[in-house]
Amino acid sequence: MDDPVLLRVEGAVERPLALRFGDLEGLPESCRVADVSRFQPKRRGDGVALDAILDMVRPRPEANYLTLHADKDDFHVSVPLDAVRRESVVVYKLGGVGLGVEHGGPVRFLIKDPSACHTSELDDCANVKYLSRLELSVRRGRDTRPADESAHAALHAAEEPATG
Ligand SMILES: Nc1nc2c(c(=O)[nH]1)N[C@H]1C(S)=C(S)[C@@H](COP(=O)(O)O)O[C@H]1N2
Ligand SMILES: [Mo]
Repeated sequence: MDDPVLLRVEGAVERPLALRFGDLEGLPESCRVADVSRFQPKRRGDGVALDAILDMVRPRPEANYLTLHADKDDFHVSVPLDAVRRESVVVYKLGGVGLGVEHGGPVRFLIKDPSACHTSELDDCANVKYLSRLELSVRRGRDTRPADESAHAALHAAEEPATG
């Protein structure tokens, strides 16, 4: 059966990984996060704690940053690893099947309690849709989040149902 790679984890890690739906499904119950609409009413899906994925790849001690890459639309966010590692969910399914693109799938990153959009490092803008790679690094990586309000408004105008 075809089980494509959904998410690559690379950079400053002991064990780079390419994760498929089946790999994520194999993670233990203790790291599952069911129904993200419980903490973000507009978002949908089930996932696993980011920490569970990091435990598998084992970040090197010098890894300070986590960069979230959406290669599909060339959107990238880089945040301090310590700030996100216990706060985040990798969402990858809904109703037992893969998360649809209309929900930011196949994989969407979700910070459980982000600040209001565009107010801090861990803002709603860091909730990367179409997540394809997690990259750990010593220094801050690529970040294409809108830098000011007008860039932000322009990005949202270009996205389909404009929210956030
Ligand atoms: N791949 C990708 N992810 C993205 C964006 C984007 O343009 N591309 N926009 C970000 C911004 S600026 C915001 S505020 C939120 C909006 O999420 P929503 O569409 O679920 O409301 O998605 C974030 N994730
Ligand atoms: Mo945003």
